[in-house]
Formats: sequence, structure tokens, C-alpha cells
Amino acid sequence: MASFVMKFLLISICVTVITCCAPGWKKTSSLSGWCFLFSHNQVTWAEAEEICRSFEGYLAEPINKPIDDYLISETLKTGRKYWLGLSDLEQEGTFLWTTSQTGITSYNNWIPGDPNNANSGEDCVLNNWTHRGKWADGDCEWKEYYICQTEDIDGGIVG
Ligand SMILES: *[C@@H]1O[C@H](CO)[C@@H](O)[C@H](O)[C@H]1NC(C)=O
Ligand SMILES: [Ca+2]
Ligand SMILES: [Ca+2]
Repeated sequence: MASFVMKFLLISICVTVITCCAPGWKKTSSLSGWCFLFSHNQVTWAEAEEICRSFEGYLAEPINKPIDDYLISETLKTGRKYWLGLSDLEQEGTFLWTTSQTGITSYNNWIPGDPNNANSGEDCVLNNWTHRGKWADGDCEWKEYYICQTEDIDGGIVG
């Protein structure tokens, strides 16, 4: 009973005052309103996109330096590569953020030499921890870790 009351209070506080993240999701005080999930499994880019959607979120979009810096700081802790919500699947060479379908504006963090659409083509972007989290285009069919992002408070609690 006590724990039920605690949970109810917590949810009330989350909804009215601050953003809370679902268990397993991370938040950072410098980026209020967002929750991030760093996966522990490796899937294709399309599968990652689908999984993030099922959490009412989307593949993380480091559209600016503060978000990218945060994702990089976590990436360097785990030493993994993660899919991001950026691809040139629609039109070769034109990278679009998945949710807004808008292009990269002032901020980008490509590894020098990327994107290079290497081999039989690379259309999906991941951050490469061996290059301090800078971005690389990779083969969408590779199985990689992924970061989901959500700004939906209710989705965060239920999901
Ligand atoms: C990440 O960087 C390493 C080291 O340069 C490189 O071998 C690897 O191919 C890179 N991965 C991607 C997806 O670009
Ligand atoms: Ca490409
Ligand atoms: Ca590449």
C-alpha cells in the first residue's frame, strides 16, 4: 500500500512539476524534457527505429551541440556505437533527421571523411566512440546499438 501511494505521488509530481523518465531511461539536468534509452541489444537501423517508436519515441537526434555532447558523454562511458535518427535513405547525399525530415543545419559532427557512402552504400548514421562519438554513415543493415529519445512525459511513464 505504501509503495502504491509512493508511486502515485511520484507520477503526480512528474506530471505536474518535472519530467520523469521511465525505468532504464536516462535524463540529464542540462536537457530537461527529454529522456534517452541506450540500448543493450544490436539491431538494424530500421529495427531500431521501430523499437524506439514502440516506446513512443524516436531514434535520438543530436540536432545541436548540447544534445550531441550528452550522447557522446554516455557513448564514451559504454564504448559502443549507436544508431542515430539521421539518414540519407530518401535521397543519396541528403541527410535528414527522421522525425522532422529536415536537413542538418548549423551543427554537425561528422568524422572527417564521412559521410562517404562506402562499399555498397551507407545511408544510416551512427556515432563512433573510437572517434569520440563523431558521426559516420554506415550500412543500414549492420546490427548496432541504438539510442531512443522521447519528450513525451506520459509515454515515458507508461512505456
Ligand atoms: C569507427 O572508427 C573505427 C576506427 O577508425 C573504424 O575502424 C570503424 O570502421 C568506424 N566505424 C564506422 C561505422 O565508421
Ligand atoms: Ca548514403
Ligand atoms: Ca562511412
